[in-house]
Amino acid sequence: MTAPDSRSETALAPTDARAVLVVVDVQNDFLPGGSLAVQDGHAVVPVINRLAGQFTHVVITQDWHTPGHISFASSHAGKQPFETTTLAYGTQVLWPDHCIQGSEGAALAADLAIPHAQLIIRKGFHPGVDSYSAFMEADRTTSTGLAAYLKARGLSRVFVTGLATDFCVAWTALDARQAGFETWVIEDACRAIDADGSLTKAWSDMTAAGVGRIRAADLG
Ligand code: VGL
Ligand code: ZN
Repeated sequence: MTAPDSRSETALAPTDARAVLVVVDVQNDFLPGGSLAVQDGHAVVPVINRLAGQFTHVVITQDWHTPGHISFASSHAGKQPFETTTLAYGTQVLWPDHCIQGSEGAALAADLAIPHAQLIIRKGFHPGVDSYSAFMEADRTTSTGLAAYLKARGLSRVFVTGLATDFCVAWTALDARQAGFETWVIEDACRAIDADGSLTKAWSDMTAAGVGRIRAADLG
């Protein structure tokens, strides 16, 4: 007997009752022209739209910051975007102002077409705590409630897509593993910020944690 192949069609069927597609932060501010644009970010939209059509269960995340949020460089005198600072919960990368609650920049991409998405989970809404992950905020103790939601619904196989690979996608995938979910990242449905080697580190952390790395074509 050989070990079950995690890439077999059965393992990766999007129609599996346990499978959920998580679409991370496909919002205007992360797209070309946005305040924290991810290079080629818009390329994920058609890939995600096509994938979403294969899944029964889809959850969308939305970065949703207060004005003057602690993760903004503009909230720290003398700091520029992409510098870091030390907060009570650890090192924080400082970002341009982005995804402010109710703003056009925080809106989901207009051409994201997932009418059957079942939940939109917002994160980063506590003024003093960032949240890259859709599961746990950056203080590593405040839960967003997503793990309990998925468990309550019997959704145990998590497929992660969206923006950005090396921040919100990676943290979401790592926390999904930590919470006991089978987890895959669909790499051609993601794009990265890639600041200071962050993309290489994200993939090595994800691989070490048992996150599967697949492409959209691997889903049967
Ligand atoms: C993100 C930086 C700041 C992301 C969100 O969606 O990856 N990155 N806020
Ligand atoms: Zn953010």
